[in-house]
Amino acid sequence: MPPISSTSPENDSAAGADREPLGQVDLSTQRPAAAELARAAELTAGELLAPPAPVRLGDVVPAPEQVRPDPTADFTLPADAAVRVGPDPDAREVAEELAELLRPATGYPLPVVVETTATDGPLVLTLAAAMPPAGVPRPRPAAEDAPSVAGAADLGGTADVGDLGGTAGAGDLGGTAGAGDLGGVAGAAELGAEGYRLAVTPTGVRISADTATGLFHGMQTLRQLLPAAVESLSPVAARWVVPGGVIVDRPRFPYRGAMLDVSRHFFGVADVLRVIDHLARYKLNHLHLHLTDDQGWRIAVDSWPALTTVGGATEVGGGSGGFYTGADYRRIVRYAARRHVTVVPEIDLPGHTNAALTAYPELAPDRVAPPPYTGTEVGFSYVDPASERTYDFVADVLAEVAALTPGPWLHIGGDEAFKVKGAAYTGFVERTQRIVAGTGKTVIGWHQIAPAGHAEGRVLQWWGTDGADPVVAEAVRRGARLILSPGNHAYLDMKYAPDTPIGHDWAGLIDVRRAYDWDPGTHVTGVPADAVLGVEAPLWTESVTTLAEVEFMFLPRLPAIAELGWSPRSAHDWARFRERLAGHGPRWATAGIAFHRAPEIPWPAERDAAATPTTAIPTPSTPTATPTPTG
Ligand code: TNX
Repeated sequence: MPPISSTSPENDSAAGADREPLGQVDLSTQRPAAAELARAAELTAGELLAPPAPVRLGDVVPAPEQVRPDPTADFTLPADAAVRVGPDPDAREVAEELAELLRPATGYPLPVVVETTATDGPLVLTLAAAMPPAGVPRPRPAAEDAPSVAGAADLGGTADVGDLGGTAGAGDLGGTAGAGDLGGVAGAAELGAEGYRLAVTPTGVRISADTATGLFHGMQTLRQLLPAAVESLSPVAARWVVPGGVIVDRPRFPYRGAMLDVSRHFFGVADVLRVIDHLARYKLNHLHLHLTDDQGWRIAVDSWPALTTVGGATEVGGGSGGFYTGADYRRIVRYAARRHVTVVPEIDLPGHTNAALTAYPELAPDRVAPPPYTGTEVGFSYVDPASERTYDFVADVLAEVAALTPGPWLHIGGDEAFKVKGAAYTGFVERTQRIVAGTGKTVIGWHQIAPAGHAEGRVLQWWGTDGADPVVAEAVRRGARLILSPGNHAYLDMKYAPDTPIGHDWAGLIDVRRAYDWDPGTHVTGVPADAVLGVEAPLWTESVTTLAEVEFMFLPRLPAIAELGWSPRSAHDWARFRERLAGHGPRWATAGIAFHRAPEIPWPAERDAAATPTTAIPTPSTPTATPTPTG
């Protein structure tokens, strides 16, 4: 018979409930209420009669570091469940988020109950209160402090399952879950800034972590373990069953991201918020916004107002463009932060600046305003690197964007400035790097900035297609770290196949397998895994014009890149990945998210699947939900 545990707050402190292993309440000292006995009988009957959970514990994307299924421990969410959480405000936010996620489809009220001591119950989120032993630094949340997390180089590429042995004793997070201990090793592992432990027993699901970010990732795992109908925006009669067992999980790399080019085509705030939701599902923790390019300047800068009023007025193909006000941008940043995603703003310099030059011809080498540009060529425009006015502009813009951005990064572009050569280019980059440092941020640039001198902490975003890149390897030897976005694997503006209706093919075709089959830890010759900060999937939007098209290009390839960034290399397995990924098709379909029914993936048969040609961009089947502007 499944164990009985109390869910009433009054009993929380009894018998040190925060230490009580789930499922081992001593009945001899308690008089369970009739309702509890009834619940126990119901659980037992359910266990005997119910079919197994439709999702397996190991079906999660990205693949968790450790999974131990227990088929006897499936859990079914009861209608009267509460989400229990401690008083930490960030943890409470995760609990609210979980409740918000589950309410529409289940139709259950799911109140959030804040408790000062941890208890048992159907849904419990626990922030580890225990400090690590002396000498073990407590990790800080990655989203707020990525450079220092990244500075702990051992997070980059070496955090595989086998490497946990040395951390035994560093803060036991496993004590309160009853679904079997993972052999001491995992139970004692450092969950770190983003890790979590999820234990499913017949009486409940407990997610524990060192940080709210870890709880958030654990919640996304729980979401995937529930039946696909959980994605429905209206109530569904379903058995909300979660497969039993324990997952202990944490990322391989601290930086996992996607880029949205909002310059070539502008995407409004609601679209960006929805993209953030897609990132959060797959534990991607950075959204890089390519805010400026030849075709449009998309972020308001008070000291240079014409950048947006003039420079934001068009886009590829001649549409009316658009831009984010400071308030819009802050809303994006807040929404992202609540989903543990850090926004990385990019101001592309010194090239890709035609839009800025239309607004301020004083920045142009010939001081003449060029016409607005609505084509798709690159490499023709640049701000004058020999003019002091240019550096006033750079300093003003970067200071304002830095002030709007809570995250640690400023991306300065640096790509394809074909007309600014040699010392003029490296001099410009070095001065701009110093300006970034002056704002207190850490600089990121496309890998073309490699020849410029090193700046403390600087990060190169590598988009090459040939891993033999001695100039970049040399910059890494001088101290740079890399974000990997190989053009022929991670560029999600590339077509899937020759008949993909939108996208480029200059870096080749990228089907799901190609997006998945590479190793960030060994990809660039001479760059060790510990110099790799992480991975990012850029989406350039010359040919991408709507949210449905964004989703079509992202899904299902974005989860492939997410898995490379999160999962231990030992979990890499295309055959298993395509099966795990297949289960996400019904989730996206239920949520009204457009995606490409890639023929490589064994999507479950669906009523309408045969009617959907694999090359067409489906229109979302339900009205797209505008995410609640919270936070
Ligand atoms: C190259 S990759 C670019 C972008 C284009 C993209 C199209 C890089 C840093 N620059 O300007 O949009 O190719 O795939």
